[in-house]
Amino acid sequence: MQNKIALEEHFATADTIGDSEPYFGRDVWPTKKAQLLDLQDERLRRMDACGIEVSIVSLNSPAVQARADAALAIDIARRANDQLAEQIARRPDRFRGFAALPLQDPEAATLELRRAVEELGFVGALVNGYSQTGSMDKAVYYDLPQFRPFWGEVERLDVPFYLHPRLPLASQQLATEGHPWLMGPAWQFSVETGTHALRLIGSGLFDEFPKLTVVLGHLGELLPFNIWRTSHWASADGRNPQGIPAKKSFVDYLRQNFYVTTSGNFRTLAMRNAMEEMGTARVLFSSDYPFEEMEEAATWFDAAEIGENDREAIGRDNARRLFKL
Ligand code: GRE
Ligand code: ZN
Repeated sequence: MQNKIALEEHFATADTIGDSEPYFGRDVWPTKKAQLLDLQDERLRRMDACGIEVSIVSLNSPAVQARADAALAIDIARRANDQLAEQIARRPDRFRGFAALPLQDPEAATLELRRAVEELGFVGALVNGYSQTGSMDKAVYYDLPQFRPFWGEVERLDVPFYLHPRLPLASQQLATEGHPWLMGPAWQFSVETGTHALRLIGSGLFDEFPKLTVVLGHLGELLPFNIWRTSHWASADGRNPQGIPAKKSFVDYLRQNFYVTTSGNFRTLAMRNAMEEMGTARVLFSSDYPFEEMEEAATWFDAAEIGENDREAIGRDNARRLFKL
């Protein structure tokens, strides 16, 4: 399929490139490092070869979210957004941007989002999970009350918020002790990010701001598969002894406030499950380059056993509508 739009596509700056090194062996790191730092050369050639017309580009992970010093987080986010805007300006026909946001300081993040959207022309934000704040062992999740004014601004600006994975805090990794292969993209990224998304839902965030849109990668970080069970046990009809503020069934929030992308999860059965649970209009093509091969994503998607109308919707038209491209 030609003219696809992809929206979990990463770059890095000099400040953040080191964050991605632990995910690669020493032999491949020089290649991946160069791919993360490049927008105009190899990336464009690959987009051409893969039928990707537009990439919506975002910073690598965890980057801004792992700078416990809020002033540093603010500075790195601003500089990354400025650098990305400069790169986009060279090829506005091929690139758009997601803002990195210093949510260590909710007010600064609100201002930076407004600047990124209104001055830099970005189409939303991509945030790498919880923010370490004050100390590296303190995590803040965005269902907390101090983030409500921030979410109000996201809704007012009418831009999607991409909740992207990062590792759980070091102190929270007991379940994987002795099994380091469970960390990162193999499992813990999805558990961490899916849990964060459920916190947002359960907190009543989408009842307060019903027009909010959150995007999840990797075909929904396990949520679409488990949504009936989560909905069932989280419902307020007496099964949930804790009680939760959310007013509707969780499956309704998934269908009304969430989109999922195919980033780094090239499995037709899982995509079809997400299409049926959420509606095809809420599924979007992405690759997760350079953490995944753009060619593998495109080759899989272009041949996946779905109808041609659905392919056009997921590959391009849903994103065009969501991001007003
Ligand atoms: C990502 O998408 O950001 C990512 C990483 C590390 C490994 C895999 C991956 O940051 O998809
Ligand atoms: Zn990613």
